Amino acid sequence: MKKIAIIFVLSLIQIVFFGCGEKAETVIPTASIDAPTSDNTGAQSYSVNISGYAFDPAELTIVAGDSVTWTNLDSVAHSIVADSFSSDNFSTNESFTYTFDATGVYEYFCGPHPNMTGIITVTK
Ligand SMILES: [Cu+2]
Repeated sequence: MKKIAIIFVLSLIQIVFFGCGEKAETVIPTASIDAPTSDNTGAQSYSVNISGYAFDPAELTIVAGDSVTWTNLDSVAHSIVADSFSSDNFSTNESFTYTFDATGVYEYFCGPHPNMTGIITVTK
């Protein structure tokens, strides 16, 4: 008799906690996260303004294959000088574009004003 009572109580607990056979809805995620690709077919173009003897933004993180265009909004000429590439001096409203094909951290400065510095970080 005691055993039956225990089974009854356990069944009652099961009904209270798990319901009467009500099925829990199974949610199957359909969205998938795009795996990063090295060929980066959706290459992006980024802009860096040169204004008040400063790069804006001074630090930028992009993906390999993306390009960056620096536009000079100052009244004096500036340039972009990095270890692996550099521009000529370019004047007001002129710009320089470079496409970053390789990953890495590219520190650069302005030729005429070496205290003007910036960093482009290129990820996969
Ligand atoms: Cu400069």
